[in-house]
Amino acid sequence: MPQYKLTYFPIRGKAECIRMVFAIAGVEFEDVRVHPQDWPKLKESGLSPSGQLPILEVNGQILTQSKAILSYVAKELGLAPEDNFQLGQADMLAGVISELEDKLNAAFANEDQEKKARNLHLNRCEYFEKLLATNNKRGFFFGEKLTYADVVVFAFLNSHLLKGKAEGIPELLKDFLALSAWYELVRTQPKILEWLKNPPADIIDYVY
Ligand SMILES: N[C@@H](CCC(=O)N[C@@H](CS)C(=O)NCC(=O)O)C(=O)O
Repeated sequence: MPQYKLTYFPIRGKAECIRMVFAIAGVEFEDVRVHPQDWPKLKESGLSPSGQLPILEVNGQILTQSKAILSYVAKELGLAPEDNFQLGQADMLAGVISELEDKLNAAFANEDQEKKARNLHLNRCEYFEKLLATNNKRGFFFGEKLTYADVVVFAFLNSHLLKGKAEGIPELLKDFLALSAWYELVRTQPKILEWLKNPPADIIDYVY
């Protein structure tokens, strides 16, 4: 098993679903959290080839881009779909979340941020609902197997709508029946529930 070292800031943000995939697979990794005041120096050191975090070091080699790291780790640890089309769909969902993260960050810079954020969430929830209805006969995005597609969408919704809380279904999802059932199924997976109930002490809680 390679040595994995994940470096990011002490927030959930773009690393949460990667950390969760390690936890679900029960695989140890070094979870390095860089305090913002230490970041300029580290950035200057050139550790991150793109000048951004997260990065994943695997036996001394470096990967950047959170969603590329996520799919790599999930494939390595058995949490990716086996079918190539479904793999494409899992990356598509990770891409949707990435785009949503960027749009929400932009919306939060504006005055009508809450309304915009709510509309963005609702719009994407409709999309997730439709995809679940098409793909899902037995619960997860791709049938009976939990994959990183479930983890990336769940981590995003849970962090944004419930600030990482372990209990319940977010209010905003209640009109989406398939999505609500899916959320509950993912939330109650033992490793996921354990993860939600034991957040690391040094994670800054108000940042998603
Ligand atoms: N597309 C990249 C974006 C990474 C990114 O925006 N990282 C931010 C933190 S969330 C960062 O490193 N900011 C500090 C900087 O740019 O100096 C990814 O998904 O990994």
